[in-house]
Amino acid sequence: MRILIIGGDGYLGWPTAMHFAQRGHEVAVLDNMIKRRWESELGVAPLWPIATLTERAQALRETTDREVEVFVGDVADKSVVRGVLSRFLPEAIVHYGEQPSAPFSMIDAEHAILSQANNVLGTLQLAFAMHDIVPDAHLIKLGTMGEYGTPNIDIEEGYLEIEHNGRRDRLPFPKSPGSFYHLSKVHDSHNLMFAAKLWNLRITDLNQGVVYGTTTDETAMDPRLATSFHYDEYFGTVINRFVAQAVAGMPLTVYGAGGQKRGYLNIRDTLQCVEIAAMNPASAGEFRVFNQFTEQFTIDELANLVVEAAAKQGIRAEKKSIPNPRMELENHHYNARNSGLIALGLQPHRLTVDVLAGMIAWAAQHPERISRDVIIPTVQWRKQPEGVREA
Ligand code: USQ
Repeated sequence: MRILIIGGDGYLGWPTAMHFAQRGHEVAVLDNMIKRRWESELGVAPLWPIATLTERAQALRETTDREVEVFVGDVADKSVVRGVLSRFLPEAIVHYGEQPSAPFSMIDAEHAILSQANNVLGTLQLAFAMHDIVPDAHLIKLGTMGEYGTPNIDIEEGYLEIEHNGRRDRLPFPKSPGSFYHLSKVHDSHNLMFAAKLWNLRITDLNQGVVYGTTTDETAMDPRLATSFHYDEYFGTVINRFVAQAVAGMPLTVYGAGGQKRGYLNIRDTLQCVEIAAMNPASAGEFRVFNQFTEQFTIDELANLVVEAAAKQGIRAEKKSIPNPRMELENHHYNARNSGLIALGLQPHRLTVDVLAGMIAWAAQHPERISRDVIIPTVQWRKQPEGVREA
């Protein structure tokens, strides 16, 4: 299959590109490297230094003889996206090319607007280009479990059967996201659901939970093939942050009461899920939704597991509740369905103390690279309006 990975320089995009290349697919990546610029503007960096995308493609060729074609450009740029689709003619497109961080989107007006413009308009540009150039290709779009928020009912996969005033329908599951980033994914879902219907496109929306992990089979082949591991307040997801905090000898930053429950998955399972979606395409005109996570945990449960794993590595870690910078429920019902991908063959990698101990050992190779200055959250969801603060 010819597979285009948009956002192919990222934490998930690069391992996905290698995963498909290793399985004999023809793979191209498109990325504008904007995340590297945001990182340098915010003063954060991955724990392990990451080679450029071109260097990584070269390293993959040397290590495996597999090719990944690199296109540099912005998916939101009409001529770029149309040029890449016309030249590569993908049969499947995996779209990770979005601003991925909730805290980044909550910094201020500029970052909220940038997140939504980048994410929503890039995806819309892609949908129009697919309609004109590759209308039969399958779009696999990364969404987020955060689109649903934490309703006081079980979360279904994308749709809800409801009865109202004696009539029944299957409607999109209500959305109640908790950041301007998560809202951008809701807006994408609505645009794509409409585009699938309007133009008969094949679209799968993968509502992904919180990803953790350092390594995949392909990143482990050569240090130059590593993917970016973040632990900072913007781009570090919670388990990766706790691992780095344990190694740095800092308390694990539990936000508020720690009862926040979410769906989680290992980075290896992200690759498995995307592959399953690609091998089982949506039908023409279908907007298919899968909830992409394997296990559910509260923050407090995660902190306890990391403390236990650190002890196995001879590190005394402790958890500490700090004031929650976000606006979210800290004790709530959470029970989300995730049977779609399992039914298609997903074999989950479970989060165990041994898996966490392995991550801690990996991060502990470079403890000196962990910057203690980027760990404590500074972005506050609810802050004084500008001007009021001045007065
Ligand atoms: N949290 C802590 N301590 C920390 C960091 C986070 O208690 O040091 C808590 C947060 O308050 C939140 C939970 O951990 O309740 C998850 O936070 P996160 O930063 O790991 O994840 P989130 O902001 O939700 O976003 C991440 C990815 C995003 C993806 C999303 C999936 O950055 O791209 O869409 O996970 S989901 O959470 O299911 O929406």
